[in-house]
Amino acid sequence: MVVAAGNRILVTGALGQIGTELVEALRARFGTDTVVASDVRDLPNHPVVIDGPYRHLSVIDADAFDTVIVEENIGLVYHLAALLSATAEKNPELAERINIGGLVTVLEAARKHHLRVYAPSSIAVFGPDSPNHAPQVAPLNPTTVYGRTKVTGERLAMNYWRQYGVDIRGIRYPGLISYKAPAGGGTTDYAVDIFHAALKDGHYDCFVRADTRLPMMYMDDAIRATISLMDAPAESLGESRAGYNVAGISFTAAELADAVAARVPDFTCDFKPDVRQGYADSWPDSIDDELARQEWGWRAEYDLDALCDAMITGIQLSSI
Ligand code: AKB
Repeated sequence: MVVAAGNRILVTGALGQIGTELVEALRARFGTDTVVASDVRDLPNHPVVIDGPYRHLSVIDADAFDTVIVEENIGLVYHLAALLSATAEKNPELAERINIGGLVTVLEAARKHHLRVYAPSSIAVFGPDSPNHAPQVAPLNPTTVYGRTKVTGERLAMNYWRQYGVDIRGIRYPGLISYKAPAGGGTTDYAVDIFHAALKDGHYDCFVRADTRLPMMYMDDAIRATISLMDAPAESLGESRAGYNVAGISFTAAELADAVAARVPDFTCDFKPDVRQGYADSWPDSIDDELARQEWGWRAEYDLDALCDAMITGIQLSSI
């Protein structure tokens, strides 16, 4: 039976780094009651839990997911629940269950209940054979478990779009930098941790080499990109709708440490690469986002200076 889509929004993984800020932005735009946050975690004092509707929900429990869709009158799902690269590498089976199995739960519910879906991909879909400046259309041969789950996710999404007309969209997020909620389990987390360590300890031991260059983005740009893509008319989106490249800023770990040192007197940084260096080395340095610019008008606003200023001010103000 096909049930007509509701008019509320569900965010999975709402207590995570992206979810915390996406819920805040969606509630500011559509009203607190319209946006139901959900997560497998129970954090009683988290701002997302305190401020509005919250459902404790595991995305691998398809029956529970279906129940929430119906009970909460959901028409649009932002599906953010996932394991990131470093955690996925340590727990490959769990990563497949959550990143692929969880997406199947959402896609099946979307087919049944006529939901619209946002499901993010990642720059981790690219592997060592991709050009350093990664084009939209390239061979996708990632060497990380996480990257492989994201390639599968993009393909599943396109199948549901082609076969069942599920309106699903996604962005290949670069490393995301923000201060409102902790980053967790990713390779690009050093670009967040460095700010907290600089302001707390005046020193950071960075787990990638100084010359490691990766695509990154400030969270405000990522939230704007996410909402703009979901606002775009369906007819403007083509064959890359499940995984648009979006570029923000590309910098090396040393360039970031220098930019932090220019703002935090006496800050020092040592570079002590660990296993995550290998994941970083398998990803491109920068991203070609021409198609996202053409099809839905994407353009990043934050450069490295604006990002560093926003991070430092944000952390300082939130610790007062
Ligand atoms: C990670 O480092 O795993 C993520 C990503 C690049 O998707 N930030």
